[in-house]
Amino acid sequence: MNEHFPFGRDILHRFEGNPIIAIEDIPFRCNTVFNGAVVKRGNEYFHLLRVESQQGYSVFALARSKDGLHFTVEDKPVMEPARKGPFARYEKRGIEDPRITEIEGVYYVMYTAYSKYGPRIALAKTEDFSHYERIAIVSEPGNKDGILFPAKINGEYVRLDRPIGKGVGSMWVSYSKNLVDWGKSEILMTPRQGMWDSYRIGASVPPIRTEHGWLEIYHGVKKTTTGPIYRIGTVMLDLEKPDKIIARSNQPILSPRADYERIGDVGNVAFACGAVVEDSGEIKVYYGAADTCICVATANFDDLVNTALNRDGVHS
Ligand code: BMA
Repeated sequence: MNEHFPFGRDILHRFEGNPIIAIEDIPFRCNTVFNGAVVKRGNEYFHLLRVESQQGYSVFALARSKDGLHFTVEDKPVMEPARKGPFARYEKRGIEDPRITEIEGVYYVMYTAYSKYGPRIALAKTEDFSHYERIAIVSEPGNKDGILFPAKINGEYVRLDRPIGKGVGSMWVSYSKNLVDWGKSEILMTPRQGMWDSYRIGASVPPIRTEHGWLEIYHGVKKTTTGPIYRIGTVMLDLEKPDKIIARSNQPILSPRADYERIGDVGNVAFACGAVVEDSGEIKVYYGAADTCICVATANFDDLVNTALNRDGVHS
């Protein structure tokens, strides 16, 4: 084994202390922890975790860190499925997969509200990561992986999402003037036959502005004879026309290979929900592994941009 590449030459490098958050780090009884959103404010990292209860539905808990690698989880969940009001009947089976986007000083959380009617995208906001105010349910059933862009584009809020059209999961773009009413939906990209993202795709991390466009880290799923494999990939979108693709990477940036990605409640899953670009030029990508724990992997941010642009010399 090559000691420098113990898991092969994936573009993201796994932190040797992975997993960074696992069930033993959660101070209350639960089944698993995975798919958490991450924000760095000042010198502190806030990690909104999806924690699945023993009963099977998910809640959100908060973890904090000073270095983005070692997190302390708070004693109680910070957001649980609504028990009364207009959200209650759509969150009966839990709240899942938060993604946090800061727009003009407000932190918005897009998440999946889950009920017997199917998944819907919901929106809440927070100022302190401890208290959450629900804004609206913003999609009909059959939609998940909703993520807000971190800025208005041409005067409108913009989101990515993943409606399950004819059973195929593609990524779409929609627009809103007030964050509540959404429309003008356009197809952005579809699975690619024969490739690592051939079955389903969905947005994973809030888009990151670069000089080349919006870098979007997404997940791609391939079906195999023993089940699906969830990998992490990249695409570059036009800054002014976010439904236009500038480049889409041929290759994933991380594929499940480590035991903690292969073995768990749902094996062969690497599913990112957050990333932080450091002043040093490094990007930390946080991902749920096997729907059972949370990991982090890093890369030089410029390298990742080159990968998205298919300029890193690796041919498919
Ligand atoms: C997706 C989402 C994720 C999950 C993944 C793998 O559809 O529901 O929450 O991590 O499946 O099970």
